[in-house]
Formats: sequence, C-alpha cells, structure tokens
Amino acid sequence: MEAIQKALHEALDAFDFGAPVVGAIRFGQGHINDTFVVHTQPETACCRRFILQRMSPAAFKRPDQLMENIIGVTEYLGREIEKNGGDRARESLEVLRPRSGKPFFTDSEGGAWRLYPFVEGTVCYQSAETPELFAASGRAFGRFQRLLQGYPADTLYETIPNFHNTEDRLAKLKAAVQADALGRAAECGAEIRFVLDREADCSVALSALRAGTLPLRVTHNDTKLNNVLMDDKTGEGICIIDLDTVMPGLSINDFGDSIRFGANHNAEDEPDLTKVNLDVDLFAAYTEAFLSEAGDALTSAEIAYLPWGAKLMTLECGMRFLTDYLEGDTYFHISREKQNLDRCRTQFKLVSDMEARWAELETIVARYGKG
Ligand code: ADP
Ligand code: GN1
Ligand code: MG
Repeated sequence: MEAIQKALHEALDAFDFGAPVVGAIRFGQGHINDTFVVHTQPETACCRRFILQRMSPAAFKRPDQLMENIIGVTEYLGREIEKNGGDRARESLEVLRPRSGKPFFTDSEGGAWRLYPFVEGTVCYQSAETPELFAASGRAFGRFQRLLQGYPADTLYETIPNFHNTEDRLAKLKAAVQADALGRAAECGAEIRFVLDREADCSVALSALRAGTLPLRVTHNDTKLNNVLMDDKTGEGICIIDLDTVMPGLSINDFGDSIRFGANHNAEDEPDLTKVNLDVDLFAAYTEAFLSEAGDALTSAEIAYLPWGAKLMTLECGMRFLTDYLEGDTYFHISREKQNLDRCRTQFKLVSDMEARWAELETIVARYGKG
C-alpha cells in the first residue's frame, strides 16, 4: 500500500464524520497539499462530503502554528460574514476537529491532517473562462482583504518565512544555479539570464515597504482562481480557500498573484508559449472588480503599485518554479518531466507581455483607482 494510503486510513479513523464513510479519493488540482474528498452516507439524509487534507510537509514546517492562524482567521471571517447578513457556513471555511479535540490529526509518520466541510453548490475553475467569472473572483479576493482589515496581524504566524520576499527568492535561485544538483542549469540558460536582467526589479516592492510607502496588511498570499469557490448557479465568488499562507503581506501581491494565474487563457504549464499571452481585458475586469471591494481599504500608493504586484508575483513564481526544477522538483507537485520548467517559461512569457504593455496596465489601474 502506498504510504499516503495508510496514513489516509489512519486519518479517516481519527475524525468523527457523523455517518459511515463510503469512500475517499484524491481531489482538486492544488500543487502543495494532498487533498481528498470524503463521502459519507447518513442513514436518512443524502451523502455528506468533506475535504480531508494532509498539509505539505515540504511547505509547512509548523502545522500547529498554521492551524492556529486558520482557526483564528476563519472564526473572525465567520463573525464578519454574519454581521453583514451572510451565510458563514458557505462563505468561510470551518475547521472540524479530530476526536482528540486538537486542531488537526498527526499520523504515525508525522503527517498533519485537517478536515473541512465540503462547500457544496460551488465550482472551482482552473482558468478564467469569461471576464465575468474572473471579475467575480476579484470581488471575492477584494472582499476577503476588506473583511480582514481589522484582524490583529501581529497574532499571525509566518507559516512560510520569506514567502513573498522576492529578494530572498532570487538568492535561493542563485544558490540552486550554483549547486546545480541535477546538472539541469545548462538547459535553463535563457531563463536564468531573464531573471538576472531583472535583478533590480526584485527589490521594487520590498524597498517601498521598507520606506513605509506600502503598508503591511493581513493578506492571503496565494490568490489563484482555483483558491476561490464560485457559486454554481450565480457564478459569484463564494468562499476563499487555501488559507495556509494567510500572513502579514502586501495587498499588491494578492492582486498580482490573481493576475499572474488568471489573466491569460492557458494553463500555468502550457508548453506552447505562443498560446500564452496576457489578456489585458481580463486584467481590466479583475482590476475593476478587486478595487470595487477593496479600493476604500487601500492607500493611493498601494493602488499605484498594483501593476508592480502583477509583474513581481509572476516573476517570483517563475523563479520559484525554476529553482524547484534545478533542485529536482521537491516542492511543487509534478505529473510529468520538465513540468516545472514549462511552468517557469509561461511565467516569464507573461512578465514580458506585462513589460510590453506596461503603460496600458497603469492606465487601467488609474481608471479604476480612487480619485
Ligand atoms: P493546495 O494548497 O494543494 O492548492 P487547496 O486547499 O487549495 O490545496 O485544495 C485543493 C483543491 O481542493 C481546491 O482547489 C478545491 O478544488 C478543493 N477544495 C479545497 N477545500 C474545499 C472545500 N472546503 N470545499 C470544496 N472544495 C474544496
Ligand atoms: C502553490 O497551493 P496552491 O496550488 O494553491 C503555491 C503558490 C504558487 C502556486 C503556483 C503554499 O499554490 O505559492 O503561486 O502553487 N503555494 C504554496 O501555482 O507554495
Ligand atoms: Mg490551492
């Protein structure tokens, strides 16, 4: 039996699902955690589903701190949603504890597992099929940012230190090139050069933070389209998920990571780069929607720096894929050879597009920003 299957069975025994479990299968397209959907069959009601996840040991060294963050944030969000007349069971995640009463279960190999109700009546998209859909995700992430405005940021643990520290990501890439553990650096010459040509860019947002121009906020830090569940009838963004990286950070990064993933029509690992293009109409749709919810909570400097958020999150993510490729694909899940290199290349193609259309991006942001 695969090690994870044994651990999965231990985890299934550790939680009280309130009804017999009839199956548990892998679910979703996340790159980090091991996610399973659990089906149960109550005697009189219809099937209830749950999301059972093993948190990635490669990404998260302190699941205890991570779960403390998530419990704090989801309880706070739940109260804010109720105050605004919303449905907290649908619009926020709820951590379901194991029988032990602890926030998560630890299996015999040390793996850490958590459980959420499956948010029914929702769809998780891998690409922005329409501008309306992308806009709906923008409103959801903008609302998330606004609702967490009053959350005490100093109580949050840094679940991945230096997560969006682009200077540190650059240093890690350089170290991976230097070590060249698998002899892969030679085939990545163009990609390595692409980054080195943009070394100064890696400090733009961090310098603005150090200068006090950009404030630290409570941010999600992983605002991909597939981290928001959309209502299957109305298409509205309902529930923000994947809260592992909620930490103090920059609002422009939350905006930028959504653009990175969503403002083009092809997959993050598309090997044919002629198909990978920044769609400026999608950029505009997201910008308008995000600012309609978060705009009043942001300073004019944060709004002015939004194009930088898009470019830096895309450059940084490409650097992270490249680093992982050079180190032997130990962090991001892969399902085929060179997938991380392909992912890196799509990111750098999008960075080039952003640079070529920079003035348009600034005009769009100015149009929807305040003032
Ligand atoms: P990863 O960090 O690996 O991306 P996620 O927490 O994003 O893990 O979960 C992976 C996928 O599982 C999501 O993209 C989504 O499809 C699905 N998912 C996660 N939580 C829920 C939930 N509570 N209800 C429904 N689907 C969920
Ligand atoms: C990972 O967990 P997931 O698949 O939503 C990663 C993000 C990257 C993204 C690239 C904790 O996101 O930072 O931007 O892959 N999450 C973590 O697709 O490293
Ligand atoms: Mg995810």
